[in-house]
This record gives sequence, C-alpha cells and structure tokens, in this order.
Amino acid sequence: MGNLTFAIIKPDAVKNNYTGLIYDRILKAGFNILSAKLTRMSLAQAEGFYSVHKGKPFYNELTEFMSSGQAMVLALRKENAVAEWRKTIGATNPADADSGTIRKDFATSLGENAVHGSDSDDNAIKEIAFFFSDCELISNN
Ligand code: IDP
Ligand code: MG
Repeated sequence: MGNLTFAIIKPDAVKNNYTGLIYDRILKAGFNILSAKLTRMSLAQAEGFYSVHKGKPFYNELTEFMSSGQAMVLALRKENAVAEWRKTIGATNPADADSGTIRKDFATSLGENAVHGSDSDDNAIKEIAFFFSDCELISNN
C-alpha cells in the first residue's frame, strides 16, 4: 500500500468557487500536499490523461469538460493515500456518494463531479508524473 495519490479539483468546482473549500477538506482529512497548481488542460492533455477511457461513450464529454477551464492538480501524501482519498471524495456519481464526501457536497453531476482521484498506486505515480516534475514534489517533513 502506497502513500501517494493524485487529485484534481475539476473545472466545475473551480468555476463554482469551491477550490478553497475542497483544499480545506484535503488538509482536514490529513493529507500532506506535496504540490498543487492551477492549470488549464489542453484537449490533447485531457485525452492523454484519460486514455484508459478512450472508446467509452462518455470519453468526448469528459475530455471536453476537463479542458473547458481551470483545474487544480495536486500530489497528495498520506498513509494508504489512494483508498483514503477515494473515501474522502465519495462515489463517482454524486447521487450515490455518502454524506460528508466531497462529491456529495460539491459535485454538479455524474460527469462534472468536482474531483478526481487515482484508482491504484501505480496510476497514482503515473498521474503525478503526468503533471509534476520530481523537483516540484516537495516534502514538508
Ligand atoms: P472515477 O473518477 O470515480 O474514478 P471513472 O469511472 O474512472 O470514475 O470515470 C472517470 C470520470 O469520467 C468520472 O469521474 C466522471 O467525470 C466521468 N464519467 C464516468 N462515467 C460517466 C458517465 O456515465 N457519464 C458521464 N461522465 C462519466
Ligand atoms: Mg477513475
């Protein structure tokens, strides 16, 4: 079990001015933020990031949405980070998300669901490397 995961505060949440509230949830849940930056993905970047979903019916909608505006990308550290972050964000569909989770409280819809979380340790490493260089990953302790 690894101690890193990758998160995105998606364009719907940034547009709705939830960036600060979600950042606060991340800290309150005990994650150490190794790096964070506000970016706007190109369509090509979004297609690369979500290539695992290529061919699925929602792929075009997803990549267009993810490149539609600013998003905050974050490298997070905590013991058992992947599972802990997925517990903090809740189910993919906010209608199914437990109360107190980020998606329950801030998501707009199944597609525009406020945040991303890695699904495995291997993908966490790959996703962090997709957006951050080694020298951007700073440990505070
Ligand atoms: P996850 O983000 O909870 O890991 P995935 O199944 O990996 O969920 O899907 C990636 C993203 O694609 C979701 O977070 C959501 O934004 C979008 N998505 C997934 N399923 C659908 C769908 O059926 N319709 C529209 N968008 C979807
Ligand atoms: Mg996923």
